[in-house]
Amino acid sequence: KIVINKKKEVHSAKSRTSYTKLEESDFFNRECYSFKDFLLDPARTGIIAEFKRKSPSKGIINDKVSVKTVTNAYADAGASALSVLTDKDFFMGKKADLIAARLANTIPVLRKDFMIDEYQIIEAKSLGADIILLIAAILTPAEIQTLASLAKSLGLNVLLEVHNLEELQRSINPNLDAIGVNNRNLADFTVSVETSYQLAPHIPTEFLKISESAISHPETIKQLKTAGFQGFLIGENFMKQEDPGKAIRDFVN
Ligand code: IGP
Repeated sequence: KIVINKKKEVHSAKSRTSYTKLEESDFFNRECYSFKDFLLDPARTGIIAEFKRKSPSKGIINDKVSVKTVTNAYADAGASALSVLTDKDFFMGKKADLIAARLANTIPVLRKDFMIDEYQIIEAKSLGADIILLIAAILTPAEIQTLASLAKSLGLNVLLEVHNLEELQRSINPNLDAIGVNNRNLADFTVSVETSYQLAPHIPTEFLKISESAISHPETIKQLKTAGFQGFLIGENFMKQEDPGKAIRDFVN
């Protein structure tokens, strides 16, 4: 079970000067790509392809490949967006990975991390992210509202992750762009794509529908599309291969 122990105080105590530093980044004033435009582009696949070296459920998945090589291959294969882990403790990610993915690609990049306060949102923009993730299981509805509206004010796209109907219903608000149903239960790591089929009819049509985790067959994407999903977040299935670029090409062809 993932215990989020990043103390809010760590970030909240950051001084005004550290915020100013973030705003001085070259990326801070760039215009973000539209998540929606790329997901719905018929020339693309709807796949949000993830760069993930390690996970709490699987341990090391792949620590031999470079962010640039893998994300370029994902984008060339028709990924609609990239997902890059910046969490160090559970996923061996780093902020430099996000910057590297940004510099090497011209499609939206999702900062995949446990976002709990304003500092991380501003930081996401300064690292070149286009999309941020808010996880309903670890945030109150008021926190989601505040963080989402800050993200929107910076031009970022917001993806809310839910795992059950109760999380969905309590967390939904107009500042969100996309709702991601995580097929993995973060409490015990069990996975079931059924979770997506069950929640799909409860997601209001104004939000993009994304299915996250445990997708390993092209056939599953076909079925998820029939159920109304427009985005498919895939990590391990590609990263566990020696050549994740070849893995996504084989998957989409
Ligand atoms: C990708 P998978 O099973 O294809 O590797 O899953 C992605 O959905 C997963 O990494 C994920 C995640 C998260 C990671 C979904 N929600 C929240 C960290 C935090």
